[in-house]
Amino acid sequence: MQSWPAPGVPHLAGSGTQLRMYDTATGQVRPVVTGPTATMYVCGITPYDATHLGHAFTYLTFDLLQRQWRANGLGVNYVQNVTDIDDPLLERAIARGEDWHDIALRETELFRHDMTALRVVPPQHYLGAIESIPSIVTYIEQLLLSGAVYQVEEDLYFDLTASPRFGEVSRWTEEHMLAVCAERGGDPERAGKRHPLDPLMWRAKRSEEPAWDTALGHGRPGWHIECVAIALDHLGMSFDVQGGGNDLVFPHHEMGAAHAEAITASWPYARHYVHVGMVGYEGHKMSKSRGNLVFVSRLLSDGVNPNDLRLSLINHHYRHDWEWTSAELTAATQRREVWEQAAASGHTSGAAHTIAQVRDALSDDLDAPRALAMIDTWAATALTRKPGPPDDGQAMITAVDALLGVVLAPV
Ligand code: 5CA
Ligand code: ZN
Repeated sequence: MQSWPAPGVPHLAGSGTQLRMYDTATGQVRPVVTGPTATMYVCGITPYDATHLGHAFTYLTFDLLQRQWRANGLGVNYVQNVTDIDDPLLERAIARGEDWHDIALRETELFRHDMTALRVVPPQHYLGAIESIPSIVTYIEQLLLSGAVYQVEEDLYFDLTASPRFGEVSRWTEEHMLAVCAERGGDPERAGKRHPLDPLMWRAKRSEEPAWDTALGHGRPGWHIECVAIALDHLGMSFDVQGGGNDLVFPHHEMGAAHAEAITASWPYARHYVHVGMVGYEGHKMSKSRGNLVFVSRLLSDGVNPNDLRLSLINHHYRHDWEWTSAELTAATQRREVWEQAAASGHTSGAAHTIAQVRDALSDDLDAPRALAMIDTWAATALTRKPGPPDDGQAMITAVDALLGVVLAPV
């Protein structure tokens, strides 16, 4: 599947600090140790509605991470999926009287536009579930042969006892898992399963539902195996970072690791699990199912500067849940204008020192709010100092573009 055009990312001189990130599986901020090419899988959208600010916050977080790797001189192999067939898409299609595939194509295209406008560096591999079905089926056949997959009526389920390390990603108790399983796509009540938590691998065709003709019969894949097949095909086992919002810790990333363990007989699936806090609005998590959404495309068509939208989102630390208000945008616009005046002032104000501090802050579990505050301090100083070498401002413009994806316009 086509991703979206890459923004220019300026080269940054000098090397940064070793990146350290919080890892859900160990509960610690630890170094992200990669080879010369860092590898990352981030769970993509289910395209039944437009990109909202929660999605944007998640993808901007991994954009900052990728920019940090690049600034540190690493190559990046970044993979993202599109869940272009799943229950929510079919439910929306019925509710709206539209074709599910038309919705998926349209909303994926809108997502590409939104990511382009926000200057998000695209993944190298952008894969839909549908185009990945042949690969998914091959993995499921392998698990059938090894006895890790069993049949319930016409459907196929994964036997979690095939993953001895199940539970090590979320570190949740079984009681906690059972409590949220049903509301996040699981079916703990279904009769015939060996364990209530065993996840669906393959759903046989029901009347009216789309299905693909495969060696497993007519049907469609379960959600977790979709991401595992795509990740294993393009990154292999034990890639550097598995990313997504914190609503995916369980069951999605826990089940994904379990599938991958059973397929490869190895561990870990990902070496770091990075989870982003939920953006709320009007008292609840912003979610398509609740409908309390602020869309990126809507804000942009209302004339919001995409740089200000970026700045207003990354002003929150990625690990915190927080609530969107329109005041965020006003503050971001003011901040950007002050930075632009400072960059154009031609005053000597220690840009090199500030840029080093910004890189340190971002390397420290992506502390973007601290990075922004440091640039505020630089800008305040720049606006009160005597004129100096003009390239001080240019150095900051380059760093803000490379590290934060924010373009400061000349004033
Ligand atoms: N297609 C699956 C992942 S394989 C999915 O969760 N799709 S989604 O459209 O519901 O979400 C896309 C991404 O945005 C996921 O990483 C999800 O964790 C994240 N996300 C969803 N809602 C929010 C929110 N309110 N705040 C922050 N991130 C969110
Ligand atoms: Zn996923």
